[in-house]
Amino acid sequence: MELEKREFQRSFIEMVQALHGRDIADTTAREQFLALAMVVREYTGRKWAAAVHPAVSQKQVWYFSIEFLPGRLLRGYLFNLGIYELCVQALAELGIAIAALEAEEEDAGTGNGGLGRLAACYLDSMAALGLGGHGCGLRYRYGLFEQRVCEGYQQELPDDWLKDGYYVWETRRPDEAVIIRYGTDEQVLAVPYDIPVTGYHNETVNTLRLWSSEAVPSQGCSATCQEAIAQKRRCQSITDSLYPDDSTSEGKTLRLKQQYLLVSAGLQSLIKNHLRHNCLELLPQRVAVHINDTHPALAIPELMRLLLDEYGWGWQQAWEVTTATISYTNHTILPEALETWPVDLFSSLLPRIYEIVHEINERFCRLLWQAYPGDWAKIAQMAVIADNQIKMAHLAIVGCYSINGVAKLHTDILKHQVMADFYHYTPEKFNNKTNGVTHRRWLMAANPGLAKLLSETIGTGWIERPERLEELLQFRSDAAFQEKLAAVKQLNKQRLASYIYGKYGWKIDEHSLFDMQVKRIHAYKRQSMNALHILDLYNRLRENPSLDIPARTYIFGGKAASGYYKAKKTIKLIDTLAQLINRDQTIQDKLKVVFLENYNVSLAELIIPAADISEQIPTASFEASGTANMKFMMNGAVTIGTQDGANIEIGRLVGTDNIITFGLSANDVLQYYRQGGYNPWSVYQSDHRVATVMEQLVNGFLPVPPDEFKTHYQSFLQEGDYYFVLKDFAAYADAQQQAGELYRNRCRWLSMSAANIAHSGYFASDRTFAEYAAQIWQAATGQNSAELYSGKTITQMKACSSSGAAYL
Ligand code: 26V
Repeated sequence: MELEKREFQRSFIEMVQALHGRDIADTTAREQFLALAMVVREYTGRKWAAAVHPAVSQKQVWYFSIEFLPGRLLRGYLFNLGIYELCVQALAELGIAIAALEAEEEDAGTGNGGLGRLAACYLDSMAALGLGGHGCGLRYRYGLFEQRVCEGYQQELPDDWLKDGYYVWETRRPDEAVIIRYGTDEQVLAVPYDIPVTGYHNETVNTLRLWSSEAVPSQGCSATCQEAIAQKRRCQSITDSLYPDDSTSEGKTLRLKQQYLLVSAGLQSLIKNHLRHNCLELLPQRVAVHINDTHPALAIPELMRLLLDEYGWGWQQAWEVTTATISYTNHTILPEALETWPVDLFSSLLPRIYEIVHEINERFCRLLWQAYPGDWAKIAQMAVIADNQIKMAHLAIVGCYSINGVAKLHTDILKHQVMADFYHYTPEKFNNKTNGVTHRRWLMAANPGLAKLLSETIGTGWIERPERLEELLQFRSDAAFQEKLAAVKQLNKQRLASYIYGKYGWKIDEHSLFDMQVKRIHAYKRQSMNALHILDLYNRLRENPSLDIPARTYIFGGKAASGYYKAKKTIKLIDTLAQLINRDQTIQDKLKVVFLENYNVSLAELIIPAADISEQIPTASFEASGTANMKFMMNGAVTIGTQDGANIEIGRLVGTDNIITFGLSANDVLQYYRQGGYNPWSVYQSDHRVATVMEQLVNGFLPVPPDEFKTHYQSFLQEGDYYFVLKDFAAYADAQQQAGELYRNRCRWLSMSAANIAHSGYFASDRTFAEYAAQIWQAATGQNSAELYSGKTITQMKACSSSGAAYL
């Protein structure tokens, strides 16, 4: 962008005055941030207006997701406009540190974890590749709770991210509001708030459209004022809060209301837009609707309803268009996470939608009867409605033309285990799209030191084509390069250490090995196995204080769902270990444990670039893909991981020398389940280290009442250790030992680190998204998508799609 520093400064100063009626010297950092954001909005706004992405030239993708987890956006906007450096200097001359303004931005926490963050990464890639791809989500009044940890116990505070009444990047569009109907006579207004999504160094500006619920204005008239206010509040409350993914009981109706509002509003608005330039029959040629997990699966019956009731189509034609428009990604095989809705609740809230789902089910079962005559068991198993429950995954599979998993193993498990019946019935629908993360945020913005080193070493080609990071392989053993790589890591470790010191007053050894596990706290992710190993290491150090191991700092972060008792106890366990170990002088500072509160996107950006080791240790088969694993490798961390999700693909790419893999395979785990599990007491009896740490959980050794970790003890020993923590313990301890030894061999370690960076290009979301674009979103056009994508570079893809030809 051709923009002079002076001009930028002038705009900024004028904006400060215009917005706040104050001179710069009298403004707070927040006020300065708001002014800077307004300047950025001016630049992007102009481009947004010019980027007419009306359906004329390109097929438009709408990515429907109940969660988007964008984090802070300022730096990305500046990067994309190509004015970050200019802005840093311009502000510095005015005596302002940009970091101070960046810190003033709210971290939009409108997602739980991987699924929401993935949606945000894809938006970034779609804009970067110049394709018309937009997000459709909800504008939650409160994001995921803010976490504090008091004496080891998680406390949850509301994330009041809209306390100023508005979000700095959004534009409210009341003229595009639509009506949503529930039950027989309930109506609310869905109002869209649009956020521009800019592409990196290009002219594309897409839209993230978040819907907020309000009262329909005319409805207030019939009630008394008091009643009208109460009614208004009830309407607004629909989009009040984001559900923590594993909340089970309360608020089921509200959650269903949210899901329906999202899809009904999204579809109504995209159809309206489509009809400005096209006839409805062309919908699948012009628009792809992608549903991120089953939360937006009501898009299927809702699109049917719109076509049948609003546009008067017949069933057959409506079904053909619907099933050629919508595609679906599955993100988990955890049975407790597969959504179902009780028929009673569903049919009273959404009677017409229920009728349509019922009809979909009837017709589907008839087809099944033709395919499997007499096989009642199979038909009952595959039905969309069974046992008075609506199975959302089944609805999604029946109503979508494409179903994908998020890593190869996960897709295989879907095809051959969890959804095997569906795979045999319609194998052509199933495919894999291994996840990716945007290297612009997770490498360029979060780790500018590394980005600079990479560009100095291999040129800047990797920025547009991340797969070119492979060119780094030739430097991996180069001593000069290795020293620079080590220096970058050291600075990032110092940056994190000073954050920790500033926030908690804890001094951590910047020269120790930083071993990180940051992610949602869940039994299957096995933070507890990491904790038990730390306890074991501590035991060994106490026995032999001169044990020759590199000093280690174990860093944890992550939120536990509010109703998840055991996950909260795991936080307490980690905190307890920190209390015990960090104070113990006898182990000569060889071991430290830190739990960082309120893990979110901004904190991840600080933590991940500082990691030496990335812990990716779920019970094999449980983690569909994982995406933190990709962010860590991109920043040069070495993975200790199980053979699960995308870890397997990371391992295949970097080779066995550059990853530390351990533990049961998915097949082993599934085999054990088929046999009814395993006996954890046998491990207890044969491995004295396991026996010791198990007893220490409950015998008063830890500085807590002896029953504090009784549930952990019970689940490991008395309840069959469902997640194979004890079974994998010895292999995990070996892997840790091996990691320590490798770390000591500095050249070897740096070469491993470089190899991980070099192979991370495959996990850039540009690659994933290009696969979706070529293989799924235009598959509806009947083109041979495999041919379209195979062997094509992203640039070729881009050329292909910007002409529009590939989509028509
Ligand atoms: C939901 C629930 C709900 C009930 C109780 C337990 C539970 C556990 C997990 C979930 C997550 C559902 C969907 C999800 O977020 N999946 C994540 O998607 C990421 C992006 O594809 C992927 O990297 C993660 O492996 C996957 O867990």
